[in-house]
Amino acid sequence: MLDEKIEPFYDEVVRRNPGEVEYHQAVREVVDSLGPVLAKHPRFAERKIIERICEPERQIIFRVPWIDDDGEVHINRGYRVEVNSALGPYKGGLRFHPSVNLGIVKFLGFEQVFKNALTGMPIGGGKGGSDFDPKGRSDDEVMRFCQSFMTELYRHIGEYTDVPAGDVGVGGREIGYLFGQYKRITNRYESGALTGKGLEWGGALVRTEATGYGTALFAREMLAARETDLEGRTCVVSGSGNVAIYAIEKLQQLGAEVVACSDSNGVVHDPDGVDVALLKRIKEVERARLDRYVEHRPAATHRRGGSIWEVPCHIALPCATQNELTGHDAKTLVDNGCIAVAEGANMPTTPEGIRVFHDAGVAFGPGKAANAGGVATSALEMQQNASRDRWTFEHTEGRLDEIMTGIHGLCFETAEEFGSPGNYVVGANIAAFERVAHAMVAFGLI
Ligand code: NDP
Ligand code: 2IT
Repeated sequence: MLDEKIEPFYDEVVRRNPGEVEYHQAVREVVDSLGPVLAKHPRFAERKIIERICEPERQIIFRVPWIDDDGEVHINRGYRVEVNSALGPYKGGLRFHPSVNLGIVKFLGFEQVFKNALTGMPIGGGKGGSDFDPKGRSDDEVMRFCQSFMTELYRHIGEYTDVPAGDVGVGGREIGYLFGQYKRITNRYESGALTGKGLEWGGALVRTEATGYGTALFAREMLAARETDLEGRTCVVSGSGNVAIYAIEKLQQLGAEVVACSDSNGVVHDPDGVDVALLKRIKEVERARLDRYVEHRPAATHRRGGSIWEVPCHIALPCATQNELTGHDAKTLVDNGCIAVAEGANMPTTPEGIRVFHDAGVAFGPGKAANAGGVATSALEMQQNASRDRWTFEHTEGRLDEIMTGIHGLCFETAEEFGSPGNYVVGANIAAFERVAHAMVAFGLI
């Protein structure tokens, strides 16, 4: 049930954005927390801050034609939604996946605004992508697609305007092709226009690892707040992409045992502990499917279909995609003794799942807080680019750790201050909203 003062905002968002169910879900989860903030700052309601945040500053949709290796022409749709620039240039990833549509890009951009505010770095929020499916495509096909995509996108981005990065289906290879085309069209070596760049040409150490590492660090902090730790804890991490791989690596470094991961085809259960080096080789070098993992690990099993959340664990990290952890899955996790959940993916837990975790007293770290390490390290990459400097791995990882610990503390304390102790969803939404709202009030009606 939504607060009666908040319900009209939500109803209006649904009316103005028909059919965009993920966007409605993301908005609802945030506005649901905001009743106490509006009571504390009447100016926010007067200036219609919520209504303004829910209407993106700019939405760009464009045609992306490209030609495959057999000479056939394909047409995809490209998106960039620039949601809010109160705290800095729009910042957020690009997703290449066949499921991408305007509602998905808007939900991701909306989440990004609040996530970026929590980092304390000077970055606004946006998101983009395409319904292009990179799976099974050659490097040359991916290159031609990226060049065509950037041939339109370049006019909308820039160091002081909008700074894209990776997300699902967009990693170092794609950022390379995108940056190459941007540089060519603009005739500027503008490193600050994209993040997630290669280490040889303006990228930052730790950016690749940052989202997964940060999510594991957030789990560490949630456990520390309950006077316990990760040592010897059994963990399950869904996905096997960028976020999942480095979440597993950091969990293991912190003494946990990770026994399962997944992709969209199935679940790997490895009771001896997931072999991260093998996972990296299969996913990052060979770009193969996860079932190949069991060819090298006799004790491991691969199951097609089914839910990874049936594997018993103390700590669960959903790191694949939105709405991958349902109310039913949450009940299974709770029944099996799960005590903490940190979201590496964006909005992976359904509203019903979140309710189950809160009711059971599970420590639940929402994505906009728990996975903010990726974008925070993108901001550190921008900082290095701006000062033409290059930091060591240790220094950058130290900054990431400070930022994640800081975000945890901010969410924890804000939840207490606003009467919902232990509720990181409320803490994250309120702390982030206050930062964005104060800046919007300061700028006047724009
Ligand atoms: P990758 O493309 O590297 O990996 C995605 C993983 O999730 C793969 O294992 C993929 O399986 C699985 N997956 C993706 N989409 C679906 C789907 N619709 N259904 C089932 N499985 C799916 O992406 P990332 O690891 O970068 O991103 C994972 C999540 O983390 C996303 O929610 C993203 O928005 C979020 N995130 C990413 C950040 C980053 O810096 N990269 C930062 C913060 C959040 P398969 O290979 O079979 O498709
Ligand atoms: O969802 C996210 O935070 C990202 N995909 C990373 C965005 C970024 O700009 O680094």
